[in-house]
Amino acid sequence: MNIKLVATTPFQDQKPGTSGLRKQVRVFQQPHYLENFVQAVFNTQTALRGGTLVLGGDGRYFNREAIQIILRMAAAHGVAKVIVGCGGILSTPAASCLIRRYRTQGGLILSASHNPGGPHADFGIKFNTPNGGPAPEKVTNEIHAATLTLTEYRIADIQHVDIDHLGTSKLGAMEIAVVDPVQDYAALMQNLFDFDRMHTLFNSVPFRMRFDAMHAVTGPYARRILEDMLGAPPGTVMRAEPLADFGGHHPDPNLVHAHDLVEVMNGRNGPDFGAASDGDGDRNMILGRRFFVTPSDSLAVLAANAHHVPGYRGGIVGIARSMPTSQAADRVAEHLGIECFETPTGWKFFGNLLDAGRVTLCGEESFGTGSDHVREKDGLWAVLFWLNLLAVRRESVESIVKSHWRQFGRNYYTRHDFEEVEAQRADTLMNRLRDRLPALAGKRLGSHTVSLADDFAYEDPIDGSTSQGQGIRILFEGGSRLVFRLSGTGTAGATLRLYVERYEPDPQQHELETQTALAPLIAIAHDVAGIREHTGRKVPTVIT
Ligand code: VG1
Ligand code: CO
Repeated sequence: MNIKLVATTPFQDQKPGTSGLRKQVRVFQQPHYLENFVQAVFNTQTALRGGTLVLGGDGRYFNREAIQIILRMAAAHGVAKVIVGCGGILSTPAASCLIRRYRTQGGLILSASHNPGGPHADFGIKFNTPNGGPAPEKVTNEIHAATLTLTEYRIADIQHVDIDHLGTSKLGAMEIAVVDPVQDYAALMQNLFDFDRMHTLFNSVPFRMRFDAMHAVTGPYARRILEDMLGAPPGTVMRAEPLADFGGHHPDPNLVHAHDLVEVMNGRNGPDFGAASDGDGDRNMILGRRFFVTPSDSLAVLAANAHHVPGYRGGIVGIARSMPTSQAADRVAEHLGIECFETPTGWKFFGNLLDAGRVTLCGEESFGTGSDHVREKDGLWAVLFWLNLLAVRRESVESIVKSHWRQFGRNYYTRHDFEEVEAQRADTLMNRLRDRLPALAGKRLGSHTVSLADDFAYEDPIDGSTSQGQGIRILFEGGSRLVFRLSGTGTAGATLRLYVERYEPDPQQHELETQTALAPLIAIAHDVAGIREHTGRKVPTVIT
């Protein structure tokens, strides 16, 4: 096998964001762009030499080309073995499962997650460490630093590698194992959940479910697990074929982009349970008949009901949520007498807590829920957790959530996104707001009194590392909150995210429409941050 050394020069924009390096496809298609980033991974992750790498992606446009390049570079760097999903397919949680199960030295996951795909849309790449989780900031900073000093990369001079047939082959000294992307993941799910009971549920009339795979990676997973193993009728999984452009839609499981599913659930005689997942399979949306479960509530409900599910029967040790996620889970943790952690946005911040055995369940308001079974958030896992609960409690989704509110109180919650704002204007908004923070404490805004206003900083309780500037929060007496932060996953302009929360203990007040219930706080947010003045926008692009 001939190894080429190719001369290159650094790109200045290869700093990973909230979850890996995400850019428009045409950026990745520039000569040497992907190769440079991968070279930086091999330069810094030296255990990969002689080690094993997991490789796969969500099937979006450029996935196959990227896999060929990475295989050739892995061979040139003395990687002993690459485990690659057949057809180049691996959901993000399935990749995490493989890294852990086969104790590999890490993995490369190719995805831009919920961002659209296709020649004019987005691509992404991220390195996961041997614990199966997204690389922590220390590692992504090292990789980024390495991209800035590259002069050459190494690549094997060979043609095409077949990744479409199961089995092992050799590329020089390197072994390539093409594996069934679903098998190990499905086996892990079988260990955690009561498949017999869920099977019985599907065979009981009148239970019906609809899962929207959004033409993204979870189609094959959901078909195998829900339809083949659990006996849900064929057609339960909609939009099941992974497509390179996700059928032209955003593979983002929210009320806007999964509107076909929402319509089915809201229609006459709709199914009992609805769910959707995102591009790379790590997000989930949970719906009942004419009922939306906020991701923050979902985390709280799962935590409160974990003892119903075999994998968590012994109890959960702690819960972690990202800072903007509602405080609903905190009340459950308090009730259970377990620890609750508040981390910055991004799953990488949960890794240390999970590894140290301090938490069992984690969640983010952005449709992310997961546990210590892998080190990524896991869409289908959350769906199976809910299904297991429904099979045990034999109540509707709505009744489970509403009885949760009666017990713990309701955290009204919404997120408003202002997408593709001019980056400089968004920065100005954040800077001005940050300047005002010291003067806000104790002040009355509308009918609310500010109890704390700061720019969230986090000190990791396990390794002591610190992360600054993780979102501006304004806390009010009584538990209401406003949070402002800029997205770290977008590829065009800036996205301002406004998160609004209000705690309502009174069951008589639990039936309000969310936007109405939060209107006074939303008005305060616009006022205090000058959203219209700085962004030129009066209304958000997406409301969830
Ligand atoms: C968003 C979400 C964050 C999530 C991240 C990756 O990040 O807010 O909670 O962890 O996406 O999710 P940001 O920086 O744009 O707010 V995924 O499913 O896109 O990997
Ligand atoms: Co995702």
